[in-house]
Amino acid sequence: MKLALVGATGMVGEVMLKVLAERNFPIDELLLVASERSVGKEMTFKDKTYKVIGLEEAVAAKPNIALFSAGGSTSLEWAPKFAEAGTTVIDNSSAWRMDHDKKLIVPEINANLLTKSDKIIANPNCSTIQLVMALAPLHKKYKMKRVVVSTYQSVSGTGLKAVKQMENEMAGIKGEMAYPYPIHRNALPHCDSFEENGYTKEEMKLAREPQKILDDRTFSITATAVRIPTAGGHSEAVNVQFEHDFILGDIRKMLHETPGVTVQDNTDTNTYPMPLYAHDKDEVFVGRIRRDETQPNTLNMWIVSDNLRKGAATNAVQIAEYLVANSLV
Ligand code: A2P
Ligand code: 11C
Repeated sequence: MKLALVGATGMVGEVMLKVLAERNFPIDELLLVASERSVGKEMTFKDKTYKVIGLEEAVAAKPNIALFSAGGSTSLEWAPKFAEAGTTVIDNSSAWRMDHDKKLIVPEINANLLTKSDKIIANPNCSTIQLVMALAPLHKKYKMKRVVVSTYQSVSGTGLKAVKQMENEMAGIKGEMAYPYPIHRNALPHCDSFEENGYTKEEMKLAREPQKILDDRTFSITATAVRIPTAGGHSEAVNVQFEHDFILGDIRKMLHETPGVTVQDNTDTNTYPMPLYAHDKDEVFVGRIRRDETQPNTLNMWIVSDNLRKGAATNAVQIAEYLVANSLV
């Protein structure tokens, strides 16, 4: 197995390396790839030192799999070149997610769609992944009609510049701004850029990506995405209306039995998911599960996950594991 990691020097790249090591992903040859700025830089993986290489050299090496997390424009330009060379690309950017010919995969839900001819596979947006992980089993049984989701997203979702902005503000240092306003002691109803319809790109990803992953356009999702001053971990308040009625205990049991989902829900002991405690974990945590008493067949819940792990790196590595386990690369 020859594996390339494109964007190895980035925030998600770093977590991908950690996840690959933790899960003991089988690698015979590892190529760490970044922009020309980083070529020659030394990085370590499992106590071995590697020199960062550029994209041309990486394509020429014909890796079996390339994990991409280097931004949308790098993916648009370079993923097809890797695919052409026979490499299977697993892309963490938004570049290919809504492309009709590309599959958008959350392994627990739809990895069974993958075939040998899928050369560019899209990894969904972080806030989408944690949402569909909890919705998928419930949708199967009760059929969703409408979802209203409000997100509370950490600064790590924006990238290093935003993490730095928050740290500077906390230390009272003036520095570069990733956001149009301070983030420390604030909440910005603004994740990514605004579209013509008044929603942000992040909100539209939440509306569209789950329909593709669940292969069903009969339900609708409306979202408000908010950036809050947490370092890592995204949280979501979710209201779901189903076609069919449910028993709350069954919902808890189904979520409890869903691989990758952990229920933390006991108001007697103040047990509920929180981003601080989801840090560095691969699970999607669900709690505050309760009936919406104002609507028939409607549920409220709270979903938290580490956006850099299951929301990005872990999901991508799980796709790679599936490809290997099923001899698709
Ligand atoms: P580099 O460190 O050389 O700039 P983040 O999302 O944390 O900013 O990380 C982005 C990742 O994508 C980094 O590894 C970065 O490399 C890489 N990257 C950005 N632009 C390019 C490019 N044009 N070609 C290859 N890698 C890129
Ligand atoms: C955020 N969800 O928290 C974004 C980060 O489409 O992969 C990831 C953007 C993406 O702002």
